[in-house]
Amino acid sequence: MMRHASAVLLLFVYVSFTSGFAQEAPPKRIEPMPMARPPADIVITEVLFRVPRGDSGDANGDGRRNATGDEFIEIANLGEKPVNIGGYRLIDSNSYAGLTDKGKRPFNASEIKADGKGVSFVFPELELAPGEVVVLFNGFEGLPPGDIGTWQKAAAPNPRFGTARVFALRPEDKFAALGDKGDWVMLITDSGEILETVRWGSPETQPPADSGHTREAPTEPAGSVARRNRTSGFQDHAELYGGALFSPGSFVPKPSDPGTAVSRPREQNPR
Ligand SMILES: [Ca+2]
Ligand SMILES: [Ca+2]
Repeated sequence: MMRHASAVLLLFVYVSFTSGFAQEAPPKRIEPMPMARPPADIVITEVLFRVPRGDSGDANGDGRRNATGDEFIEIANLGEKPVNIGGYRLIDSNSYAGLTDKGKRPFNASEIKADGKGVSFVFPELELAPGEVVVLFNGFEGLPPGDIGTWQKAAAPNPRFGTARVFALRPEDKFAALGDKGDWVMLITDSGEILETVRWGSPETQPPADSGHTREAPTEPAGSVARRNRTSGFQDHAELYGGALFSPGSFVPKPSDPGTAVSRPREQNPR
């Protein structure tokens, strides 16, 4: 009789416990759907991080190939209204690591300087009309021909580079360069908003969690990497533009190819 009573008690405890557990389970949290960020107006359109060997690598047109000096980053206004890029910044992973003590403190975009110590640049006041292009050359040991802007003053349109506004980093040493095997470049607005990051290979330092639109680029292009249009990913410039290794200062958009839009969310691209 006692054994029967214990069994009933145990069953009662078990049922109360499990039903109690079910009742106390926290309600399922309903996470808000993440808002899809609209594509930015000012975007990175081309990056030369792996300067081709020989004379064909003279991207900045100073008459000689330099593995650091001929590197460049091209940006353009692909929106429909003018944008003043004064205070916009471009950095690479090494500069970012320096700004955060290799990730030990939060990233503060206002600390980015154009001091020639790394791939890090702040643009001066400059209104970019829709379709207008800007090229930031590295410029180590040799500057491009024509009027070249600095962080203090924009240059006039440069006819040697498709009438783009041309700037140069003018670094102090050859190691202020983009990594061939892995690196990224990031475009940040004057208010510190990260618009876009273009990444290739296996960089030692990863970009911050919110790095804007993140585009992956091929690691061993023949020349530069370039995008098709405002929303597309990056691919080998030579494949995209009939074998041309690079085109600093000119950007000719092409229709989207779903196979190359690597950073576009699938649901937005049903084909
Ligand atoms: Ca050169
Ligand atoms: Ca170009």
